Amino acid sequence: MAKAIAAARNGITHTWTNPVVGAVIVKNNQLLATGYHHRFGEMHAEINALSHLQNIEDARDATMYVTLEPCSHYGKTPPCAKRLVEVGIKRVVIGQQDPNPQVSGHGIAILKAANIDVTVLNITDDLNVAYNFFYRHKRPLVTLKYAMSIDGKLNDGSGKRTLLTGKPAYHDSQNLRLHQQAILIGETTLAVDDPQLTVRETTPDFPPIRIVLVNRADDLDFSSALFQTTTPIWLLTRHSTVRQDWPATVKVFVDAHWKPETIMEFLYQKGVQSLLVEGGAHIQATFSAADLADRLIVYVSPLLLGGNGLPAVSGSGRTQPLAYRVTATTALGKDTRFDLRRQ
Ligand code: AOF
Ligand code: ZN
Repeated sequence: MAKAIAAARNGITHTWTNPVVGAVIVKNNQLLATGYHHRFGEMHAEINALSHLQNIEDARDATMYVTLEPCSHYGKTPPCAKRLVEVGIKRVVIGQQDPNPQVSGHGIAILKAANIDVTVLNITDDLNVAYNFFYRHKRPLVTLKYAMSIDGKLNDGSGKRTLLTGKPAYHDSQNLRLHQQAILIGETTLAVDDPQLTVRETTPDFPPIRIVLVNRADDLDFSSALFQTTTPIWLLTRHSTVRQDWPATVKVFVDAHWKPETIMEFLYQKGVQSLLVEGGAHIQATFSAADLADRLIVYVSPLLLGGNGLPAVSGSGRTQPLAYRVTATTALGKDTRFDLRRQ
């Protein structure tokens, strides 16, 4: 299974919205073939592993270790579970049951009905954290990311962007985007920071969708950096738009009551499994007030802003404190990154 997990990892960032999956085929204590799901829409891991056998006859009476329950449905490819039956696999060891309701339990049922010996280990959930979360909770996994001063401020209160973190933290925060299916900011952040919200150091197969929550989309300035790049932009706006000249990258979604809960429902319907919320203070406060900040990534700069600085999470009430668990602390030059998970 460790080899199947290692193979699965090769697919990371290439398979969205599918999971990463790895598989190995073993017979007489010998590793005969390894495979993984390379890219969205391509062969599943099990079929990829079978394709690496010298002879398909070698599959007869062999054991397959696969990180996810073999599929049972006709999607972009035919069902893997049926193929494993056809080629005579004798035993299947599964890392985790598939949470996708189209498959969940049905793949295992197909194998068992063909008298294949099936074992489910429940040890590979961490390979597809957002994928699992999405199907289990019917909403995307939300990560709140922000940089703050050592006294918890986003800026010095001057209304301008305050440079808080150094280069290593900047590069690190860029790379976070690579693993997210969507990024969300509010219109104040758009105006103050003028961000591109793109992944710049590599070219991802699936650049995250850039979502901006705005009051009136018609008031937006197309000369901002966001509109100069080609990845999709979804504008969630509270007022209908009369504008006709939207760039081709832009889609406008109108709802008078956009709030974290309705955004979650919307993204669930759209199949978005992970969302990175990049601020600002008010958006962060509304997501945490709704207890929708599943994970936090906080870059702390050793700068004390004091005085009129804007608290990192502020502008929306919350009565109960929310407990998080620190999962990692990382030194990034002069700054420190804290990773936290809601308990
Ligand atoms: C994968 N790769 O190796 C396995 C998957 O749209 P399709 O036909 O590619 O099917 C995607 C679903 O198939 C996915 O959500 C999961 O339930 C199942 N298994 N998917 O992309 C794989 N084994
Ligand atoms: Zn499959």
